[in-house]
Amino acid sequence: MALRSGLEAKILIIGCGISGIGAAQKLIKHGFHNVRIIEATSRSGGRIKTGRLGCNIVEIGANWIHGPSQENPVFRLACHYQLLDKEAMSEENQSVDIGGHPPFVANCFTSSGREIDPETLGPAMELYTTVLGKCQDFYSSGEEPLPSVGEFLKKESIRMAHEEWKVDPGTMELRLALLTTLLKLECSISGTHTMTDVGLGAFGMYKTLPGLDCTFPGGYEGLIQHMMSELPKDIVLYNKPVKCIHWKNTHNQPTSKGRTCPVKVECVNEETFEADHVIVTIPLGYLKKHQHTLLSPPLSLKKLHSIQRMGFGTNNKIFLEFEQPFWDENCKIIFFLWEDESDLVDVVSDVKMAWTRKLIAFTVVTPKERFGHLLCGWIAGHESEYMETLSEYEVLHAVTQLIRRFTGNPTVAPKRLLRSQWLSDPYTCGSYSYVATGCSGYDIDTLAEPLPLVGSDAAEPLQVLFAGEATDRSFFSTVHGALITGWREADRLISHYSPLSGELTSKL
Ligand code: 6YU
Repeated sequence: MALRSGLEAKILIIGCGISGIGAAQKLIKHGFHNVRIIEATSRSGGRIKTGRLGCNIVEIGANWIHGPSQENPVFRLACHYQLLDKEAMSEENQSVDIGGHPPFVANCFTSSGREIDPETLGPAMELYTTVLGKCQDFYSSGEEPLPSVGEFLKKESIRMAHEEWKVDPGTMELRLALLTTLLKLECSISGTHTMTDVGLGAFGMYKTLPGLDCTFPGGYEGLIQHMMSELPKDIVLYNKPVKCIHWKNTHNQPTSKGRTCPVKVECVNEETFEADHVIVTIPLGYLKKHQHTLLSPPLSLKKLHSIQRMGFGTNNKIFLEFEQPFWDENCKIIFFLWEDESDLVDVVSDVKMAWTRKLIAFTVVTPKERFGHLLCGWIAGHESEYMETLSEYEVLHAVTQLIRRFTGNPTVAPKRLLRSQWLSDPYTCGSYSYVATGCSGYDIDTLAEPLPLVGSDAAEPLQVLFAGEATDRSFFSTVHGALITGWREADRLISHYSPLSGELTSKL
C-alpha cells in the first residue's frame, strides 16, 4: 500500500553530526513528521566536539569556520545564532581572500636549540606557497605531471630552490628544512599520513571561500546546541550503534498501517527500525572499516572501490598549557625545523622511537586574555596514530623533551596537556577525508549516489541515501561541506515527493 502523503514517509538518519542534524532540520521544516536520528554515541555533534583543559574551552575536533563569508552556510548560521565575535562578522574579515593559507607570524626553532629569524626563512615560505599554488592549478588545466602532491612539491621545490636561492650551504639547508616542516604541516591540513598519498590532479578540486578563518568564542558545539534546539525533543535515539542496514527488504512484515517499508535498520543491541528512506551520514573511516557488513545486500563493487580508493587519515591535536610563553607576543604559529631533514620527506622511518619528529607546528590559541598561554600542536599520519596508543603521561614527557631541545631551555614544561585520539574513536576511525592518489571527483559522486542505483529494477527508489563530509566534491573535510551534504540529501527526498504531495508543496 502506498503512502497517503509524502510527508508520512518514515525517514531515518544515521549519525547525529552536523550533516545528520542539517538533514533533519530541513526535512522537518518541510513538514516531514516521521524523522528520527539514530546515533551510536551519547552525544550530538560527531567531529564537532568542544572540551575543557583546566578552565579553557578547547576544540577537540573542528576548529575554524574555513572561509567565513556569506557563501558559507556555517558562517550564516553562526551569525544567525549570534555565536561569533564582532571582528569575525565584519565586512573586512569576510572579504579577506588568501586561498585558505593565512600569512602566519611565525617563531622558528631548530633541533640544535637555535631560533632562526623570519627573514632568513621568508623566501622558503614564499617558494612553498608558489609551488602549492601550482599543485592546485593542475585541476583546472587537467594535467597531472606526477601522481601525488608530495612528489610534485618535493621535486619542484628542490628545483626552484637550487635555481633561485644563491645562498651559503648553511642557509640553503635551513630553508630546505623549513620546506620539510611545511610539507609535514600539509599532512595535518589534508589529514593524511604523507602528501605522497594525496592525488595531484584533483588537489585543486577543494574550494576555498573568502574570509579569514574564525573560531567560536563559546565553542563550536554551541552551533550544534542551537541547531538541536530547533528539532523535536525526542528526535535522536542515542547510544544505538547501527550494525546493518537491510535494504531491498521484501521480507518485512506490514506495519500497523498495513504497509511494508523497504528498509530495516538493525542496531548492535538487536533493536530494529523500519524506514522508507535512510540517510547515512556515517564517517568514511567507519565505512571503510565496515564496508562489507554495514549494508545487506552489500554495496556494489563500484561503490566499494570508491570507498576503498578515497583517503581518510588521522590528524590529531595536542593542547599544551604553559605558565609563561616561550614565544613572541604577536606570534601565531611555532615551527620546529630538524636540521638533519633537508630532504622534503614527510614520514618518520622509526615511528615508535621518533614519532615526535612529525609534531612540527604549534598554533598559539588566542586571545591570550581568554586562553592564557595555550598552544595547539598538530600531528598527522601513522606517527599521530602511534601517539594515540601512548598514555597521557608518556605524551607529556616526550613533548616536553622535544620543546626543551628546540627552545634550548632545559626547564620549560607544559603544566597541562590534552590530546585528541580520532583514530581510536570507534565511530569515526580517523579525522577526515582527502582525495587520494588515483582518485577523482567521480569517486566522491559514486559515494554520494543513493541506492538502489538509477536504472535498477528495485521498486522503491531512494532507499539508502549518503551524506557526510566525504560526499562533497568542493568542500570535503569541512563542517560546511558536511552541512551542505545533509541539506542535499534532504532536498533529494523533498523533490522526490513534491509532485505527489499537495500537502508538501504547499509548505515549500
Ligand atoms: C572545519 C576545521 N578541523 C580537526 C579535526 C577533525 C575534524 N574538521 P560526523 O563524524 O560529525 O558525524 C557522524 C556521526 O555518525 C557521529 O556522531 C558518529 O558517532 C555517528 N556514527 C558513526 N557510526 C555510526 C553507527 N554505526 N551507528 C550510528 N551512528 C554512527 N572542519 O570546517 N574546520 O577547523 C576542522 C578538524 C581534528 C577530526 C576537523 C574541520 C572536519 C569536520 O569536523 C568534519 O568534516 C565534520 O564535522 C563532519 O561532519 P559529519 O556530519 O559529516 O560527520 C587542498 C586541499 C585540502 C583539503 N583539506 C583542507 C583542510 C580543511 C579541513 N581542515 C580541518 C582542520 C581542522 C583543524
